[in-house]
Amino acid sequence: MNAEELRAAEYSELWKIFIVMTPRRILITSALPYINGIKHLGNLAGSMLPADIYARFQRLRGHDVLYICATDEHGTPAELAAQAGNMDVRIYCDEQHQIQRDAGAGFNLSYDWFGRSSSPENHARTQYFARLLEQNGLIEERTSKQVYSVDDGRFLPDRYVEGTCPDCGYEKARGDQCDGCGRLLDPVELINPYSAVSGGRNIEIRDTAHLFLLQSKLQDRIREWVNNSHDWPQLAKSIALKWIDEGLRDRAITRDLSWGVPVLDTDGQPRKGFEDKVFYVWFDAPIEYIAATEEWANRTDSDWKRWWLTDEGADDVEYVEFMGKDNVAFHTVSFPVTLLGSGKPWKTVDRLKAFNWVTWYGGKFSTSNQRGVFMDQALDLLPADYWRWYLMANAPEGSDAAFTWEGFQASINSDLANVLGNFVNRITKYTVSKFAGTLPTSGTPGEDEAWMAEELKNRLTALNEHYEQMEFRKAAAETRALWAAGNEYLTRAEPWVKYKNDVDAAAIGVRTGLNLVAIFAIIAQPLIPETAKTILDTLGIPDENRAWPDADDTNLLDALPHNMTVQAPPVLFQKIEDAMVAAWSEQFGGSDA
Ligand code: B3M
Ligand code: ZN
Repeated sequence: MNAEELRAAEYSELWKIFIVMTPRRILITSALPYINGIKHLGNLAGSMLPADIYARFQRLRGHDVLYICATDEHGTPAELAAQAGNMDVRIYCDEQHQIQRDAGAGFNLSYDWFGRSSSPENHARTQYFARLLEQNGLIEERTSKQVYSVDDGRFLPDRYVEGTCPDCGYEKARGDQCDGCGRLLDPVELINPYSAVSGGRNIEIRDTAHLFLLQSKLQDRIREWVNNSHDWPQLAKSIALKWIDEGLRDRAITRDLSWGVPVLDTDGQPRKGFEDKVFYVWFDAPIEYIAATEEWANRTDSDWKRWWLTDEGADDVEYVEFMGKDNVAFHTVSFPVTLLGSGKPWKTVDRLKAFNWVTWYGGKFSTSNQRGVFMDQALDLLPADYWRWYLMANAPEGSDAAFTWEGFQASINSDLANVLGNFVNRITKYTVSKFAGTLPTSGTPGEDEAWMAEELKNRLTALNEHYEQMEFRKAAAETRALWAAGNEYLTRAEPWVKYKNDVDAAAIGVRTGLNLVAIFAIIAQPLIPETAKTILDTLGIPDENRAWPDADDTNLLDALPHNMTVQAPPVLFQKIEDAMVAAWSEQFGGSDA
C-alpha cells in the first residue's frame, strides 16, 4: 500500500460519515435567466445561487441530483436587444449565452446542464405540447386586437410598443408591463402609444388571429393540484392561490414576432394565418426545463424520461423549483396548465422556493444608472465565495433584502475572515509549530470536548433541517454559529495554556480542533465551495471523505487518522478595507449615490 492508499484505508475505518440509505432522486431547476444581458447579483441570489447550494447539499448527502438551467432566449427582449446592437438575433443569443455560461462557471454554479431555449429539443417539445393541448380542446384560435404600426409595417407585441400607463400615468410604460406601478398590461391599453423600434406614432388597432390557451377550463384542476401540494413554502402558495382566486384567464400564447418557436401544423408546415407568428416566450420557456434535460441526455447518453415522466421512472422524483416571486404565477398556474392539460403523466413541481428581491440600498439595480453590481463585475472585485456567502447570509427570504457595501464588508470581515478564517489558521499553525505538523494522538476527551460534541450534534441537526426546508439565511446563520462554537471551544480548552504543564491535555484540544477544521470545511462546501476545497486539500482529506457528516455520529471529533500530517492553509480571506468600500461605492453606487 502506498501512502495515499493507506490514508484512504484509515479514513474508511475512522471517518464513518457516510449515510447509508436509499438515495433520493431530486430534480432541481432555477428560473431561466433572460438572454438579454448579464444578470445582477439580485437575480443570482433569487434563483440560481440557492438552487446550486441546495443541489450541492443534497449531493453531499449522497442523493441523486439533477440540476438543470438554461438561457431564456425568445421574446421581444432578445429581438430588441439584438436590434439595438445591430446584430442578427441568433448571433446575439450565441454570444450572450456564452457570457452567461461563463458567469455561471465563475460563480461555481454546479449545473448538470445549462441549456438554451432556442435548442431544437425545445422547438420540438413546444410543438408537442401545443399539439396535445389543441387535441384536448385547450387551445383555440381567436381574433384579437393588436397594436399595429403603419410606419414599421408590423404588429407591435409586448415591449415593441410603449406609451402612457392607463393606471398611473407613467409615460414610458412598456406594452406588457408598467415600470411605474408594476401592473401587467395589454399593449392596446396604452395611452398615446408609439413604436419602440422607430418611435413612429402612426398606430392602429387591428384584428389578427392568435392561439389562446384556455386556462379557465382547468381552473378547478389547478386549484386542486395547488391545494394538494403540501411542501410549498408560504410565499409560493399564497401567490398561487391569489391568482386562482382571481379566476384563471385564457391567454394568448402566440405573438407577432419572427424570433421564437414557429407555429406549425400537424404536418410540420406553418399554420395558415400564423406564418409571421411564433409562440409566446412564456409558453416555451418553462418547457425548456424538460427540453434542457433532453439536451443533457442527448449529449451524455443519459435517460431524461426517468426524470420527467412518472410512467417512465419519475414517480419517485422530487422536483424542486427556484425563482423570484414575479415568476411564481407562471410556475404555479401557466406551466402546470401546459403539463396537466397535455393529459400525459408529466412530473409537476413538488416544492417551489420563491424569493423576494435583493435591492441596492433599498432601490433598484440599474445598468443605465450604474447602480448595483453585475455578475461579471463582481468576480473582477473578489472571488465568488465572498459574494455567495453574503448573498445567502442575507437572502431575500422573509422580505426584500438590501445589498449594501457596508453590510457586505461587515459580513465578510466578521463571518469569513474572523470566525472561520482565524479558527482554521490558529489551529493548523499551532499544530505545525508545536506538534511538528502531526495530528496528536495522546490525551483523552473531557468536559470541554463533551460540550463541543453536544454543540456539534445539535447544530448539525438544525443545519440539516434548514437546508431541507430551503431556509438559506438560517442555514448560513447556523453554519456561522457552528464555526463560532469552535472558537468558543478553543477558548474553553485553551491548548496553548495547557501546553506549558501538560502536553497531553493540549494534545486533545489540538486534535479536536483539527477535526473541527475538517468538519467546518465540509459543511461549508455548499456555500463557499472554493474555500472549503482549499482547506480540505491542505488537510489532505480524500474526496470520498468529504461527504456530509451524520449529526448522530459520536466519532466526529476524532475521525481524522491519528498521526496524519497537517499543513496550514494560506490566508483564506482578504479583509475588506474601508478604502475598498469607498472606491466601490464610487464606481457602482452606494449609500449616497
Ligand atoms: N426568463 C423571467 C426572469 O428571468 C424568465 C424566467 C423564465 S423561467 C421558465 O425573471
Ligand atoms: Zn403604471
